[in-house]
Amino acid sequence: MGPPSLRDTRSAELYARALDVLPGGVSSPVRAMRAIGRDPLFVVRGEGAELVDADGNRYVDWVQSWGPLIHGHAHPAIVSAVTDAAGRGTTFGAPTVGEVELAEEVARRMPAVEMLRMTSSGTEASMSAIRLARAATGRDKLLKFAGAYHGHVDGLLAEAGSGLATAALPSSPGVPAAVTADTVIVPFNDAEAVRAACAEHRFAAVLAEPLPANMGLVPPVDGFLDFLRAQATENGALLVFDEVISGFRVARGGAQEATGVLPDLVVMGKVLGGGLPAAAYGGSRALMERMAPAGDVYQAGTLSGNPLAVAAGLAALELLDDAAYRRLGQTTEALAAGLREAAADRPVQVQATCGLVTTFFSETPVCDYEDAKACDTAAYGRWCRALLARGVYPPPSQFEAWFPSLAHTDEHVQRTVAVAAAAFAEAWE
Ligand code: KE4
Repeated sequence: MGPPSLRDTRSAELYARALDVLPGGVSSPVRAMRAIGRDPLFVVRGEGAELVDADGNRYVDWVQSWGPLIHGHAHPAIVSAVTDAAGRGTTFGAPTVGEVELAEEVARRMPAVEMLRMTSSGTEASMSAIRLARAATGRDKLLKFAGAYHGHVDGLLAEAGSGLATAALPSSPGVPAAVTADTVIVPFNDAEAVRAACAEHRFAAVLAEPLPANMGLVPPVDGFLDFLRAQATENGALLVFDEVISGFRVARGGAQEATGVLPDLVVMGKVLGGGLPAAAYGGSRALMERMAPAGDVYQAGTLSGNPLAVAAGLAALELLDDAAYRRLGQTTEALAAGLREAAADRPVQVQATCGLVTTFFSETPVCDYEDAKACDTAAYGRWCRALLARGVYPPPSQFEAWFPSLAHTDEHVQRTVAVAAAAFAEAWE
């Protein structure tokens, strides 16, 4: 008699069994909910804006799988596109019409992208964009920003070195110091630190999330992205925008369209795959044709351009017309305004842009990673636990964003705001 079917066991039992076979009981760390002081939920079903867990509890889901689900869970058009594709075979390891169509659609949307190469994760895409930037410039050093996340690339799992603009140090065991020695980390929104780093080093790339969302949402101050563009050009470095989160979410063509600042390379993911594993990196034809087999820079992937992920991505992008972005912007603003009202006079900053919101537990606006780290993460954890107890599923970390979707209705926003007010009271009881 084997163990009870996993399909009808509850979260606690599932978690106990998961801990036996999955490190921390999860497939990616943040899902473990340790940052908010509780055990993870096991999800059995998603329906539009809502999730159902193994105990039958229903939640308004503001994580939406960390960004891919701009149309919510199990959108009929995406499900049928994937089902149809699966019936023709799930992977061929050969070119397909879908990947050409998806690349053409991205090139129509993103001003900086003439050509792209698909991968299966944002990490792979970041890693490959960095390799291309190093090949194209003949340089090794990278400039990145504290608090930005571009995937678990060895050279980017780093924290700022002792002096400003000096070699970074590994932030994880297993990352060789030799690898992070080529990475320089400065604070986001700090023009003087960028200027000093560019005076000190000749970079292959200046790598940035144009709308950082991995320290919570920290928008660039006016002119900062233009400044990065100018500094990278003057330094002879490539400007690389990591639009894995912002791409196709904050605007039809991502942050580069919304801000008018054009990078040399773009990293994409999440929405691009419509909820299935797909990511990409792209840029000018001249740069991208350095990639094998057109050029001499190697990168490969068994499931790159996977037909199911491409079908989901095409279906997702097809639904993202101007009306969709207007509605996503309205939903985002209604959520942000409602959370501000619910917080009343408590030390909370709600920072928002189309498709992204973060509620920082801070007395003052959050402009960089130091500000974000100073937040009251214990209060944030109490707030999240109270939200979950009332059927609202927030990102289980202060250093993430809420991901409004086109499946969230006014009723979902109103329900969330009402619950948030009660949860704020509980967080400061
Ligand atoms: P993946 O390798 O997880 O597909 O993508 C890495 C990545 C790259 N760039 C940006 C801007 C990203 O936000 C990410 C991944 N985002 C996190 C959440 N902030 C994924 C969630 C997780 O790690 O479980």
